[in-house]
Amino acid sequence: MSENSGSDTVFGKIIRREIPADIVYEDNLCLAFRDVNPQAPVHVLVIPKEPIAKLSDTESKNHALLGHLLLTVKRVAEQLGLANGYRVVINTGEEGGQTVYHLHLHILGGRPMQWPPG
Ligand code: DGP
Repeated sequence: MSENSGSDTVFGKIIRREIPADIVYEDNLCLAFRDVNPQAPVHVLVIPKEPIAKLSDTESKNHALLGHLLLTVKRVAEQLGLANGYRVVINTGEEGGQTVYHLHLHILGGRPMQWPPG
């Protein structure tokens, strides 16, 4: 499957409840669920329901959705008690380390973060 094919991914299956996930937030535009391979005590993915493959595929018509995703990050971080801070990551494309080609924002928290990332 090409990374640009727009074909279905495991996240599409989670949106359609075809495979289970620990969902922590949902609205008409997006879904947030815990990462299956957590890299921090709190590791949640926020995804749009629209199957956009990656950040670099977005266009100006997506600006409201992108703003909504960031506001959802803030909301979910508050919901999960990340009052001391957290990191938001969008891996994009092959060199960005993206493995699932459905746009997603990682929320990582519950421990101090290091910089620079690997
Ligand atoms: P990225 O490397 O940015 O494309 O991150 C993809 C993340 O998706 C990775 O941290 C593991 C997570 N992931 C992959 N498959 C599943 C799944 O089936 N369920 C859940 N909850 N997370 C998944």
